[in-house]
Amino acid sequence: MISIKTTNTLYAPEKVDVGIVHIGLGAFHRAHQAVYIEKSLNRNQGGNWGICAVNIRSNSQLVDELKANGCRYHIAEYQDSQNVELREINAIRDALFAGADKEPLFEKLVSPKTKIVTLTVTEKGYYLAPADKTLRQGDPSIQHDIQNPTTPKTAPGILVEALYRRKELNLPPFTILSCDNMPNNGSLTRRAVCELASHRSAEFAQWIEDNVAFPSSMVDRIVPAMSDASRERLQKELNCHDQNAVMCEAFSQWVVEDNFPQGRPDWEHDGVQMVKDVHPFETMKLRLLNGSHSLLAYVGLAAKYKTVAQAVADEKFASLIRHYMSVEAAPTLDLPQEVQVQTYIESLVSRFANDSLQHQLSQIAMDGSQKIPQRWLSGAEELLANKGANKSADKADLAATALGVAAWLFYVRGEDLEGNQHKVDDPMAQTLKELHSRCADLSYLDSGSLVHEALKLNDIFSTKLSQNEIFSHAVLNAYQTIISSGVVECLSFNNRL
Ligand code: CS2
Repeated sequence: MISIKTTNTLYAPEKVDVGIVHIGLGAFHRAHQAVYIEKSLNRNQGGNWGICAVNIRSNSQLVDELKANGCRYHIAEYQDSQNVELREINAIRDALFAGADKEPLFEKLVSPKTKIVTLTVTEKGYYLAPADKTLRQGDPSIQHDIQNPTTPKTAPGILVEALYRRKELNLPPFTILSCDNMPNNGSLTRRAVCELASHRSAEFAQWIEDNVAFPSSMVDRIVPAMSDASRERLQKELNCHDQNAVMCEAFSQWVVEDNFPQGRPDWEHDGVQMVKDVHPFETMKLRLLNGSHSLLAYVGLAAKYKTVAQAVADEKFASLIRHYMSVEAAPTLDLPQEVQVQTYIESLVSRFANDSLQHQLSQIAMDGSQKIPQRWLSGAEELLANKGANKSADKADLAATALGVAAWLFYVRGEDLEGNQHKVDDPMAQTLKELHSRCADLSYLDSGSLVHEALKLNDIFSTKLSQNEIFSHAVLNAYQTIISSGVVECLSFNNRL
């Protein structure tokens, strides 16, 4: 028998005012930040920190459906397949689709009541080059926003215009809180916004530098994209007939840099860790959790697994990620004091094993070019630098990272060994496809050229890393093995720990 605990809203939603505008209304926002706000509203029996959640590119349907239900929805938190908490959420007080017409969004952003703007626009939504994190000025959408600053398309462009209007109106700026999986996500958001603002004037960009707070945050909760199958399951298992319900794991973590000049919810009482420096938490989570996720995705898909839980149930894969985390990633981390790394690693392995989530590897495999630099490559570079400096140390062991890069390169060719094709969803998909086509007639013995060319993509790989022989040989070996014998041949991590 499945055990279901239900938690209902304890405040009067219609009396809650909007203090937060959120850009990027997807499953993650509904199951993470909105839940923390819901807890705070429950505890305070209401207040002024309701959310107006906005989509700026796609998914107007979700906005319409949410609005049709008064923005009320549920989340189902699965501890495991037998223990679930079903939570009613009313923290989102308004929803908007700001596609072609952004004026209703600007109205919200310029309201004196708006104190915080939160973002989940994914890595690519910041328009920063993945490797060196500078604004991609040449991107057509950024070009559009430079030329049409009052009718922007991108999230950075919208923030710039909203801040401009607030400045003109003599209103204090809102605080901008990025909730995306990037290291120093606050500073990176500041960089994207200020670089774009400098096209209006250097003075305005400086005003933003001086007056706008961009706290960083580390967000963590596994929230698979919803599908018809998962909605059906919620109906059958929990009798939850809510089209907008979201399913997620029970675990949740939010570590936020405490820098909110215009005020913030008192969410430290609801489990949010308010800290001075988020960096150690961010790098730990990005390199261990997200790094393992991406490894499972590319290596697992090559081995024909479909979900995270299926892949880690295979001992070879559990050993692969344990090796990656303990030997290749952990030594690069400056860990938060309270964290025992082995305990953290084991907790990740058991979270991945939660088979009630049906977390699709193909979902994690999306946008690899934007993800792998911070998940794998910055750590690999640090590991190589440290081992290089200490002459007595063994050669850096980067076998799992190199296998990940090789499996990613294999994945982005869009075709498995049997010739079955899959879609590669990535802003660099075209470049990666062209790379593979150029090298298509090479036999596996010549795949050196392919790997060599791939590592020269300096949007992704730093020169330091691509020129490192230990690294490039390891990637080449793994790639050749995948092509000649299949990915399973590369999985001998059992005795490497
Ligand atoms: C995943 C993340 O899709 C992905 O790339 O690695 O969404 C992951 O599930 C979350 O960051 C967990 O907090």
